[in-house]
Amino acid sequence: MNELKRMAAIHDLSGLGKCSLTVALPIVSASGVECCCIPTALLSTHTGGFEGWTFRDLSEDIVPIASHWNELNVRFDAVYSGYLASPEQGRLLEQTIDLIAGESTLVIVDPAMADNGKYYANLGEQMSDCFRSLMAKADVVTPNITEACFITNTEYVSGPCTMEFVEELIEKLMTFGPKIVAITGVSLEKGKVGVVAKSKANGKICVVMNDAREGMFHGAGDIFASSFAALLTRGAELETALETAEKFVADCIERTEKRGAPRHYGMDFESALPEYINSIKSIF
Ligand code: PXL
Repeated sequence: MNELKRMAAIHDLSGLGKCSLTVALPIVSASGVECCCIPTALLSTHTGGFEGWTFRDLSEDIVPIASHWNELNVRFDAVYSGYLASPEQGRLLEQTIDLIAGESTLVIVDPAMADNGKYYANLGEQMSDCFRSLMAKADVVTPNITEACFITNTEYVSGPCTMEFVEELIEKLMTFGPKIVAITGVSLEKGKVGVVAKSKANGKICVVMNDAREGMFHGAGDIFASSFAALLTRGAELETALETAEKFVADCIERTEKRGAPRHYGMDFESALPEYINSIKSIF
C-alpha cells in the first residue's frame, strides 16, 4: 500500500450552509487524502444568503498551529486554502505555507472571495491584492471567472465570453506564479458552463463543460476545489482530476436541484459521495 497522502486544509468553519471546511473535510477524506484542518474563523453560517451570522476570528491560532505541526516534523503533501476572513489572514497563510510546505508539497490556493461580479459580504478590493500576492506561493489556483477578473484587474462581464478572453486570464494569472490555473464558472456559449484549465508544464488547455442550471449553487466552488485539490495531491493527471471533479459537481448540482432545498443551505454532496468514491477507484 502506498502511504496515505496528507493535506493541510486552511479555511473558515461555517457551522451551517455547507462550504469551506464542512465541504473540504468530507470530500478530501472521501478522495482518500488525510485532511488536517486549520480553521481560520468560526461562523454560525456562511455570509451569502443568511442574515445575522456570528463570527469569531481565529487569526491568532493559525501560525501557532502551523508552528506546532512544524515542530512535529509532519510531512504535508499538500496545503489547500480557501476563503480568508481578512487580507491580514493572507500574510498568516504565507507564514503557514513557509512553516509546513516542503519542496514537494503541492500548494493549492482557491481565492474564494467573490462571485457573479461581486465580492462576498464584508470583503473588498484588498482581498484581490492579498490573493495576487499569495499566487507567488501557489502551484495550483482555482478562481471562478469573477475572481480571475478581479485578481488580474480585468473588467468582469456577465454571460458567455470567448476562449481568447479565458486564455488571456489564465496567462495573466500564471505570470503571478502558479503552474496550474483552473477557472470555474466559465461560459463559452449560452446554456453551458464549466471549467477551463491550463498547465504550464505542457501548455495544454483542458475544457470541461456541462449544461447550465438556473440560479446560484452555494458551495459548488468549494466542492470542485476540494475534489480537484485532493485528486491532484494523489497524483492524478490534470485532465483526469478536472473531469472527475467537474463530474462530481455536476452530479451534486443535479441532486440539489431535485431536492429543492433553499440554495444557501448548500449542496447535496452527501448523496453523491458513494458514486464519486466509486468513480475515483479506477484512477488510482
Ligand atoms: O463558499 C465560499 C465561502 C466560504 N466561507 C464563507 C463564506 C463563503 C461565501 O459566501 O461566506 C464564510
